[in-house]
Amino acid sequence: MSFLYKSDPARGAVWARHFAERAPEVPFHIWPDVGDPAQVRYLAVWTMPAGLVETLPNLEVLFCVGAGIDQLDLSKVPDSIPVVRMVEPGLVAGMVEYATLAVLALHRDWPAYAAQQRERKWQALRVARAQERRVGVMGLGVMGQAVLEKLHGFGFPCAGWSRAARRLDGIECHAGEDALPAFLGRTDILVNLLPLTAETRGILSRGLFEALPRGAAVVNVGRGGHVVAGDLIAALDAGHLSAAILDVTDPEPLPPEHPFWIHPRIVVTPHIASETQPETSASVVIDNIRRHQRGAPLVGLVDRQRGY
Ligand code: NDP
Ligand code: OXD
Repeated sequence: MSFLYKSDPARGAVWARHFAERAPEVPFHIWPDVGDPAQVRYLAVWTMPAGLVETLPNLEVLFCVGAGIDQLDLSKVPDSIPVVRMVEPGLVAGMVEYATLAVLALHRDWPAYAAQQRERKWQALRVARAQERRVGVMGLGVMGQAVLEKLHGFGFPCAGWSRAARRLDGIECHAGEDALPAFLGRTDILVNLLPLTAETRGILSRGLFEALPRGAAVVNVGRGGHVVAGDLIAALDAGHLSAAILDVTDPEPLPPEHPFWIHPRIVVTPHIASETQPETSASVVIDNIRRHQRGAPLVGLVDRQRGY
């Protein structure tokens, strides 16, 4: 029985140490050293090299090193093999930091001050209270809930939107497509933390932007495929949206000629909102292997029908 890892080699080295200490009975291989393919029971990847799964006849679990799995081509992965995404505290902590940074920057007019600085313009804008700024988070999963808990602490009126109905302390929860207009209508800063699925692709589009109040701002930390780029630029240029902070784009890397790079109201970061942390994620994966071995439910199990 062995574990094959194909992702960031530095993280792989940390995982190898954890496996040697906590799971020495599971030999750990870092791609392209596969060892004996027939021995590979566990595979961890960010993206799947074409043809790899077909060479692993005894694969039992496919781990994704990230929280989202849309970048994985699962067409060659038999339905019988569980796909497990990353749910680990380091990844959550990073997302809470980034989303908080982005929401506070928008709340405190950072994009406007950056523009003023370029013009050497010394002009104070009114400092709004957090209680006046309504924050809305799309996606009430592991990430969305953690982000809302932190933002609620600043005093922002907070709401969230998910597929199934949820109850969260202090958060106005909306669920399903019918509830989307009401959620958007009360949202000044929108944070997208949805997974990319057939249902959510292109959701950040003209109709959605129009449903937000004039002057609203958008933070996209989900996936680039959620955004219809032309619609976003049009909403910004028309002044309906005031700013957008985009950590994810389609494609990635964002090509040099893409209009997002130079738009005065867009801030782009290169998919760094959060990262799977080597130490904390190694523990989570080993714990999941133990669960699998004793037939217990896996943490982060993906529902392949739903796509997340
Ligand atoms: P989860 O699976 O825990 O949560 C997903 C949430 O989205 C759930 O609340 C789910 O609803 C909701 N949802 C899914 N489909 C729909 C839909 N059609 N309509 C309404 N709500 C929907 O995922 P995580 O919170 O762990 O991660 C979310 C995403 O964040 C990832 O898929 C990834 O794309 C992105 N991410 C980005 C990172 C970055 O660095 N930029 C880092 C990590 C993650 P329900 O509760 O009803 O199931
Ligand atoms: C992601 C991740 O899903 O980095 O984007 O985990």
